[in-house]
Order: sequence, then C-alpha cells, then structure tokens
Amino acid sequence: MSQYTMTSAPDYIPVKMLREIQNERFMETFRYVYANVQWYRDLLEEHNVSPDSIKSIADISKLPFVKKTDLRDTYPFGMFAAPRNEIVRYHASSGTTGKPIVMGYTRGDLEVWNASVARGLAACGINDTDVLQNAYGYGLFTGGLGLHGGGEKLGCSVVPISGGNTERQLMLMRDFGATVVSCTPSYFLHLIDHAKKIGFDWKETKMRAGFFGAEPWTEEMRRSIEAETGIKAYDIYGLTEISGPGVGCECACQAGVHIFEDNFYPEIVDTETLEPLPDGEIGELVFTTLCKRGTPLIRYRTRDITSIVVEQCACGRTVRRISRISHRSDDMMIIRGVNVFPGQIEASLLAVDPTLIHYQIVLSKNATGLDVIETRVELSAEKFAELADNVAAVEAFKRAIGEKMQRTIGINVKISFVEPNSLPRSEGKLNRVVDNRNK
Ligand code: DLL
Repeated sequence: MSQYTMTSAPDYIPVKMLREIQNERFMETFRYVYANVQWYRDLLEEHNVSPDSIKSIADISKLPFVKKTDLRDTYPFGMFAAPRNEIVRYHASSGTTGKPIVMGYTRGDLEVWNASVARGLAACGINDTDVLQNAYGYGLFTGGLGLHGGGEKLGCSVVPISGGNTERQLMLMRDFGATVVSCTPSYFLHLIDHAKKIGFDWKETKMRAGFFGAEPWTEEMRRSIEAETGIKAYDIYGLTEISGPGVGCECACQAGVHIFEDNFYPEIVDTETLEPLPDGEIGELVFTTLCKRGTPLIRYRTRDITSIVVEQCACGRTVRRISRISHRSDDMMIIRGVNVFPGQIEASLLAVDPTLIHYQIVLSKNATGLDVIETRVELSAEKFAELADNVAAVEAFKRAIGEKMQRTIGINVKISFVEPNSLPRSEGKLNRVVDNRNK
C-alpha cells in the first residue's frame, strides 16, 4: 500500500508490537545509562531506587525525573553516556540565564534524528520531488541542522538559507521553485509582511507547505497563515534535550503532533504531584529517549503543557498524538491570581480579526501595586488607514478585542494599538512578553 513507505512504516506498527519495542528499548536505555553515567547512579541512590527494581517500562514511574537544571549543573559533559570519540556533533540550548545545556550526538543518534524529521515531513506528503527552503537558524540551535538532515534523508532538495535575509528568502523561494518552507511561525509572519511590502505574490510561487515550530502558536495563527499564503501550515515539535525538531510532527490531517514514540517515550504528569496522568488529561510532557547513546535522558521534564490524544488519528498511524502545546509552565503569567497564557491572548485577537498577527504583551504594576496586563496590537497598514481619525471606530474595535479577551481569560486586558511595523520581529523564536513588574 502506498501509504507504507520506508519512512512511514514505523508509524503504523500494531500497538502491541510498539509497546514491546518501547519496553525493550527502555530497558536497554536504562541499563546503558546506569552503566555509563555516574550522575544517574547517584540520582537513583539519592532516591533509594535499586536498579534491580526496574524490570520493565511499567516500572518507569518509580524513577526520578531529570530537570533542565540538572543538565545545567552537569555542564558541559556530565550527562554524556558515550565516550567522547563517539560524539560526532554537539548542540546546545542557551535559555535566557546561566550556562547552556549541551547535548552530544553519536552517528547513530544523528541517524535516528534525521529519520524522525523525515518521517514528519513524509507524513504531510513531502517527498523527494520537493524543494525545502530551510529558514531555521543553523548552528548550536537544532532547528537548522535538524530540518536539513531530515529533508536530505527524505531526498528533498534542501536550500540551507538559515534565518534572516528576508528579501533574499523571497527571491530564492521564487527562483529555486521552493515548495516547502521551514522556520519559526513568527519568522514566517515576518516573511508574509515583507512579501506584502514588496508586492510578492505567494500564488506565483510553488510553495505548498510550511513546517512551523520551536515556539508556541495557535490554531487561529495556522488559519491566518494559510489564508494569507495558500500553503498548508504544519506543526513540528521538538527540543534540544531529546534531539531537536521531529520528536513529533503533524500528519496531513493537521490534527495534533504525532510523537515518534518508538524513539521518544512520552508521559504526561500532573504539574503539582508529578504523578503520571492517563491519556486525555492535561499536564507536563515528560520524555524518555529510547534509542539515544550520546546523551540519553530518562524521564526528562520538558515544562511543555499538553495532553496525549485518546482517539487514533484518521490517518491510521498508531503512534499517539499530543494536543497543541498550550504553553510552557515557565511561560504562565499569573495576573491578579488568574493564570494567563500568551496563546489565549493570540487566539482571542485572531478570533476578532485574523490580520492582528503582531502583538506584544506588557506586564506592569499600577499605582496601588496591582498587576496590569496590556496587549499592544499592531495594526496592518490597511486597518491603520481605515481607522485613521475615526476615534469612535478605534474605541469600538478596542472594545471588541477587550471583551473577547475578558470572556476567554476572565480578567480585564488593556488594549492599545500601535503603528504598522512598529513591534519587534524575529528571525527565530520571538519573545512576545515584556515583564516590567519588577522594574
Ligand atoms: O526549538 C527544536 C525545534 C526546532 C522544534 C525547529 C521545532 C522546529 P529548543 O530550542 O530546545 O528546541 O526549544 C524547545 O521549544 O520545549 C517547546 O517549549 C518549544 N517548542 C518547540 N516546538 C514547538 C511547537 C527547538 N511546535 C522548546 N509548539 C520546547 C510549541 C514548541 N512549542
């Protein structure tokens, strides 16, 4: 059957067999990590876990979690399980403070990673006739080399343009006949803007799909991107600690990211108790790598909040899906006791007007010390012209957005409009929240 290609076959393994493979690979990984990482042996001792008590993957919940701070504390190589001469590549993720976390990849690790990205692309109908313009940043960040390796593995012609150089991106897209683009959703918004500015018509390109990830984005944003450009926008997920992009990816159904769980074992745990939750419940995503040798991780807390989808996908893949990452637990804003996520702001804005794709959230304190949340909304040139000098229309538009946010979030959000092209843009991940509360 045509749907079973070399690249997609593992996605359709009968569930029973998939669980057996996971069990086997988990036990192998556990023994390997225990034998090779002193830090991990100490961790188990500290938690009074005897390695002999781990007899199958069913015992995984007896094991302690590994956190980002553990990777920082063991910087640079304290978590490496393979001898250094077997490491053929490093990647690192910086975060905003402190030391980066460093991951090492053996040749085999790179093969698994590339094959995972290729599976994701193939699941959305990409094949060796496609030209992939890869606008994720190359370097220690995994986006560039991850999509590059996966695209080549699938046989695509990869254009390794990296992020930035927006004018050139559009020129090459047209001249090379690129059919697929990969970058952060926020950089793609920047490309859309620039295209408008220079009169670049997406319909005149061969572009048909985009793979967007590395930061949260919403269904509403997907619809805006698709309406604006006519391409299909797919969600691709991953993190440096587990390999990079392609830990999971959507399929052509666009109904949630399939986790390639023969390589990366997912669990969802309660954010307070850290107890495992059944499929369907929302909590923190935790991964155990099943094939990694350089820096394998057992029960790594991602901080990403999602749920595992209960129903099987219409595509027939047996590998489970996660729902869209709503936020990271670190990104949650607590405003006057109410939990607010940037995604809720984005969804409300775009529900009122799908052109309001550029926004910034500013947190501050008022004179009495209470938290204030403001959304700065950038108007498109058309909207700006339409509203110009019409105070009543500006106020009515503000009110419509404010009321929608109030209904979604439950608190009052101050709305202010800013001029076209005035908010910061990004070539990679965009930070849309400015927190001035402690200034
Ligand atoms: O962002 C890897 C990647 C590159 C994924 C390109 C997809 C595409 P890190 O820099 O380590 O790795 O950041 C990982 O980014 O824990 C999530 O919080 C967030 N993230 C990644 N993909 C998505 C997504 C790369 N599709 C962190 N939706 C993760 C929402 C995402 N958040």
